[in-house]
Amino acid sequence: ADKIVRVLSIQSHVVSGYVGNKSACFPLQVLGFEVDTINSVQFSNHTGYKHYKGQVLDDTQLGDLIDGLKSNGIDYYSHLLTGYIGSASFLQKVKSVVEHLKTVNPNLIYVCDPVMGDNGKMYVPEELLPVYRKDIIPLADIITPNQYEAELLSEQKIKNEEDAVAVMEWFHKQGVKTVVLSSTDLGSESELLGMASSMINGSQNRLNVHIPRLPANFTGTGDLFAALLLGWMHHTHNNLKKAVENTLNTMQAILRRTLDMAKVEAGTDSSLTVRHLELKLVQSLNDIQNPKSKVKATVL
Ligand code: PLP
Ligand code: PXL
Repeated sequence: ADKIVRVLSIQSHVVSGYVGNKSACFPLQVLGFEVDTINSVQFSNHTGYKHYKGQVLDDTQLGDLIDGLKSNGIDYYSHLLTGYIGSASFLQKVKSVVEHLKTVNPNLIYVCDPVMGDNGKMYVPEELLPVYRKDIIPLADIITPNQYEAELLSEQKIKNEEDAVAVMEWFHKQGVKTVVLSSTDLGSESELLGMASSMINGSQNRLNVHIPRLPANFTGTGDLFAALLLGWMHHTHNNLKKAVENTLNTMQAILRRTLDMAKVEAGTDSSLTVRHLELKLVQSLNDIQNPKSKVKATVL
């Protein structure tokens, strides 16, 4: 029988809609993982709506939850996944959580999505950047920055594929075994370019992948990407090409369904709102279980 795979996922919770843990948990469960969730925030909805209200967990409260698990000896995890984190003190505490979980399971795989911003804009406090760079990145096994986040962390611009390779090498030098740039603008008007590099047991793999752009602004896509990649890296025994392809094929199917259903919900003459564009995850069970093989990565 397969070994138990149990993920601790530290991300946002939203009452309504799908970002953070709401975006990551269901796909991981469908892929056969036990998923334990710590909600870094609990908001009514994601912050792209006109209004949101809710609570933010602080570093002490995070420590309490870990202490509770520790006291019962139920703090063994095969994987840790972290996403959107809103304060530097919370992120500092995440560092000690990673270190603790690695003492309980020296083979723990830490998947870090260093969520900081997109398209040239930071949407978390600037103090998070040095904490990610100095304290968190060196502990990560798999990292999934977008282009902007990769540039911030490495302090290098990505203007072409060679730059992207140099940035991925920078992450390897920090000790990160697998780097996936979930999206870059090196593609074309109709395509994003994804890039990935892994350095595992001395063997290097690099690839790029053309990702069809869809004409809508989705939220929670990065969170979904990191969860699916974690799942498929596990199920393919770290086959980077297969894992990236499966991840992107599921993403494309979910985003297309989301867009198609949003258009029906909105009707022909009204524009699509953030509400219409909430990920249609539950409706996509089969696309999570059985990714198609349309999107193909190219080995470099
Ligand atoms: N949009 C599409 C179509 C994608 O395929 C992906 C990731 O692969 C993203 C968005 C996620 O990009 P980001 O990490 O910038 O949110
Ligand atoms: O998907 C990123 C994300 C995570 N958590 C919360 C958000 C967002 C994006 O808007 O609002 C609470």
